[in-house]
Amino acid sequence: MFCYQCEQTAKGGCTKVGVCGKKDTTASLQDLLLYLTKGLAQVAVAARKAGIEDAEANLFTAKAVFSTLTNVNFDDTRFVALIEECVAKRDALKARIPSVEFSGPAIFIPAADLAGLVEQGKEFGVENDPETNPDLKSLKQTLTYGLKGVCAYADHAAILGKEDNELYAKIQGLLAATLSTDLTLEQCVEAGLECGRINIRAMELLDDANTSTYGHPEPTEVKLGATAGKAILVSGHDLKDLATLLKQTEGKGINIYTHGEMLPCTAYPELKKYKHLAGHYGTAWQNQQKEFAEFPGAILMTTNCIQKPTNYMDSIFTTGLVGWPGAVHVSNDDFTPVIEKALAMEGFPEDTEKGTVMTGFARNAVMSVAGTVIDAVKAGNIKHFFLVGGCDGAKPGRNYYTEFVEKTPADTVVLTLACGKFRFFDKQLGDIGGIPRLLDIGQCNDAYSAVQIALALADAFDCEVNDLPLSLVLSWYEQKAVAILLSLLALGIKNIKLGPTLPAFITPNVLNFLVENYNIAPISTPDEDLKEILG
Ligand code: FSO
Ligand code: SF4
Repeated sequence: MFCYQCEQTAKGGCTKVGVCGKKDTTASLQDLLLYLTKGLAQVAVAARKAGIEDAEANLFTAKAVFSTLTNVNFDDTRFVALIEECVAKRDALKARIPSVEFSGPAIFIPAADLAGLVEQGKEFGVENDPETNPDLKSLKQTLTYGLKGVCAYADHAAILGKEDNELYAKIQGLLAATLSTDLTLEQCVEAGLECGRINIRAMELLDDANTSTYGHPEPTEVKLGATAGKAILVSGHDLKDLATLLKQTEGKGINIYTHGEMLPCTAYPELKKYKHLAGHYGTAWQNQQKEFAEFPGAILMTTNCIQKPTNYMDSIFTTGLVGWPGAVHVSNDDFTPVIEKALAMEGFPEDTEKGTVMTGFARNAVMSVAGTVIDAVKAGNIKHFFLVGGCDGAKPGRNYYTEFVEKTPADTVVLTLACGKFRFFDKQLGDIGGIPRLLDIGQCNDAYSAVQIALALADAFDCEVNDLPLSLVLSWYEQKAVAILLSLLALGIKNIKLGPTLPAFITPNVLNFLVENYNIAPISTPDEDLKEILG
């Protein structure tokens, strides 16, 4: 195996087993599924030209690609089923355009059993990429990883009934483009920016899906301790799973807690209305093995980022695209096994006090106080905004973000989103004239909200986003972050600081291009970076 798609990768790439726990067989099956999905994309592109739009193939494309994102699915048998479904969908669609001739993954015949598929998959890993130019390979991998992020957002939106055929067309067009062996560097760069642009559309769709279903997030105080009683912990990113579980547990005497990226869900009116949504437990994904092991109830993992379950294998459940061999998978929105498990478990023996945090400062909430914020900037009470956001992770060097936020001057505001916030989410930074200095916009899935806030500020001050007193200090871990970074570049946003380390799939030449055109810089130390930013 060879995989270097996430920040956690072993030096240069994971080769024997993933640092994330991915086995070589799983890596191979993922590579094969991705290859075949690119074949399905080729067929979908050709079918579209013939006036055929295949809704099932579209949605499947998003699901299949999302399932190869870091920490989503580690279960080989599920990948075998996805490969079979991919080929069935591809061939059914091909049959509708019999005059079109295909090659490569559009005609590839997968082996009949798991061992054969694993063997075949080895051919399609990054290590066997037919692209010989390292910079082209780097850009194509960046594009592929960006598309994984776009597909994640598209799938989340589709779960709530929001789909866009034009978005699917662009996703499939770009997936097919990654197979091309005659793209120039300029074309690859443009494809990456196009990926960033369509990601904005995917995030907009998801924002619409979330807010039209559950209302606009409102500033909400969330309890961090525990309430005595039976408990279920929900992690991942999926709002509908949480909503369904809340409904199915109503009146059953079970308290529901959010974990990791589910924290901002507590701010949606249609979710916070449930009295048994008791609060938030734990921190970011990479601490789950310790935090889940101590949780006295059932655990539901709704999307990425799952890690190998330890002594809680019999109390963790996966749903949707997530999978871990040995963990019970629940489907069809029926969480009965999770509920039964929670009722059979001890639960929290007593209430514990751990204070509270605020969340829910998504675009609607922030824009409703835009006048106050703009006045505070004009009066010189707010001198600078920082967007300190992105993924958290296990590698050392991430305490940079804690220290950075702690050291931001008292006349500055910190906007944050995604799981990187758990490095500082409970810091008491105070307020500026009633505006909290630490504003949690939401999940990584809410990056659209952050972009809208930045654009609204630029509009209010009649300037470009790059001319605002706003600095982006980002942390990345997996491929949704790659998609968001491409979106920021597509918007022309410059001077981003990125850490804790730069992607292994970026070559020195590609990095130079980013530095020259966007002035991207790796993080250094909080003191140095603050000094440079605040000049
Ligand atoms: Fe974090 Fe994981 Fe949300 Fe990422 S939970 S690391 S960008 O998947 O998804 O922020
Ligand atoms: Fe390694 Fe990350 Fe790939 Fe897992 S997803 S195998 S940790 S590079």
